[in-house]
Formats: sequence, structure tokens, C-alpha cells
Amino acid sequence: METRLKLAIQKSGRLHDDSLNLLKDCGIDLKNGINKLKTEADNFPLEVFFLRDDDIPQYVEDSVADIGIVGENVIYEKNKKVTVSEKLGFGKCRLSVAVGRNEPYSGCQFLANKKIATTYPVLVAKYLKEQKVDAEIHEISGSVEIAPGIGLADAIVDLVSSGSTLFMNGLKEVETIMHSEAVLIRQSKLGLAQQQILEKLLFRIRSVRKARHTKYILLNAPNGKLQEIISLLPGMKSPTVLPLAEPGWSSVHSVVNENDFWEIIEKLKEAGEQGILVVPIEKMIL
Ligand code: PRT
Ligand code: ZN
Repeated sequence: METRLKLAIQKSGRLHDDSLNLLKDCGIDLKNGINKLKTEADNFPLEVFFLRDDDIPQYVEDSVADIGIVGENVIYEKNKKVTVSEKLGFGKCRLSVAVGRNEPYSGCQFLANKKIATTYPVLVAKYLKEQKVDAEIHEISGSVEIAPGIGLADAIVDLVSSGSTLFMNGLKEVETIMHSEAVLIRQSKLGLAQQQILEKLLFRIRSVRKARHTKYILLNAPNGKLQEIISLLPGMKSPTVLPLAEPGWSSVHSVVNENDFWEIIEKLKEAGEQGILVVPIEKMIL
């Protein structure tokens, strides 16, 4: 039987769609049946398990799954023996301490002898130990943000992304314990065949992620301005310059990183460029 790599992803929740989209962008088509416990890919040696995110590190540690996609917050809370192979750039959030909006918070000593509600008791205990603060940790399983309002705790530690949950519950964020994003984890004892499939998958993931952060731009310029324009465009190696049918004009093509994109466009406009075409890149093989 053909060797397949077993991947565990979240069954439903915040990481589910982005995990499936990543596979899709990697050109991996899953058979129908994502409502089941597992499915397989049609065109890549991959089997996909759908699980609760909390269970994924354990399944990977136990080699039931070879690899998994899960938030860093879950890995470090569960403290399992798994290796992080790649950051995936989605599911970004932070684990933060929050207190009532009107509390006179001036530093983490405020938490001394207070009750802290959280679903992350391991990470909170580690943080309090590092900060040399003695506090009481109340582990609860959900709706942490309502704990101060109902008198269950003086502070909470929870995941925050936009901050609106804290705001709506009259809380303010006062410390960040860790930043987290979805990562690809692997078990420690992968066989050679699985290792090779993982390398192929990682190669595709990196190409997709590079492309997501990069744009392809095309513009036409009079030859007299080419040097100035080329100096503004980094490109993968150097921009491509092609002659246009109209004498004295060229077409310039280049690849621009998302972070520098607007700055470069502004400079090109200052240099007199107008007809700039920007297109997304599907994959980048470097
Ligand atoms: O059912 P299962 O156990 O699989 O799912 P779950 O309910 O435990 O997890 P889920 O789907 O809520 O989150 C999965 C992962 O997404 C987390 O482990 C994080 O790595 C990541 N993630 C990113 C988040 C958030 N952002 C996030 N904002 N997980 C939870 N939240 C919650 C937070 O707990 C709080 O209730 O969203 C609320 C705050 O959001 P804002 O935007 O109001 O700040
Ligand atoms: Zn969960």
C-alpha cells in the first residue's frame, strides 16, 4: 500500500477554513467528506484527520497523526513532545492578561494574591513564576471574559485578536504573555517515506506563503526613464525589461514584497508612472 502522511487539522473552529485553504492552495484536493473523522487527498499522499484542536498535539506525539496544524498556544499549554516545522501565518492572536477597565493596574504585582480565571493554567502558572507573582489560578473551560463581571475572578488570561470581546465585557488588556499563530507540527519518529512527503508538502507551503506576500507589477515606461524606474524595483533578481512595439518604450515587470508595495508604488508615481498593473502571484518557486 502507498505510504501516506497523516495530517490532523481542526474539525471546526477558527483554524479549520484556513487549514483547508492552505492545502487547496498547495494543489491538494481532498475527497468529499470533510464532515467525517478523516478523508484523503486525491492527488497527494496525504490522509487528513479532523479533530478538536486541543487533542492534536497528543495525537501527533503518539504518532496517530504524523503532522498537525494547531495554534502555538495549544502546543505550549499541552506541553507535548512535538516539533514545530513551520509557522503558517494565520490564526494570529496573543495570550493576554486583562482586568476591569477601572482597575488601577500599574504592573503585574497587581495580580499578587488575586484570582485569575483562564483556560490556559499551564502558561499562566509559568508566567506568574517568571514574574515572581503569587496568585490563584482558576481553570475554567470557556467564556473566561465574563469571570470578573460575575465575581469569579479579579483578572483573566485569554486569547485576544481584535480586542472587542474584552472591550464588550468592560475589561482592559494589561500584559501580553505570548504571541501565537497556527503552526505545522510533526512527530519525532517520522519514517523516511513520510519524511520525504513532508518535505514536499513544506516546499509547497513555503511557495504558497511567499506568493501570498508578493505581487507582480507591470508598467510601461519611456526608455529614458528606465534606469530610474529599475532602481526603484527590487525584483527577484532584477526586473524584466521588454521592448514595446512603439519605439522608445519598454515594458518593465517585477516582483514586489507586500511590505514595500505601497512605498514603491508611491515612488513610481512620483517618477511619473501612471499605468501600473498589479497582479497576485499564485505560487513562487525559488
Ligand atoms: O472545538 P475546538 O476545541 O477545536 O476549538 P476551540 O473552541 O478550542 O478553538 P477556536 O476555534 O476558538 O480557536 C482555535 C485557535 O485559533 C486557538 O487555539 C488560537 O490558536 C487561534 N485563535 C486566534 C483564537 C483567536 N484568534 C481568538 N480570538 N482562538 C480564540 N479566540 C477567542 C478568544 O478566546 C476570545 O473568546 O476569541 C475571543 C477574542 O477575540 P477578539 O477578536 O474579540 O479579541
Ligand atoms: Zn479547543
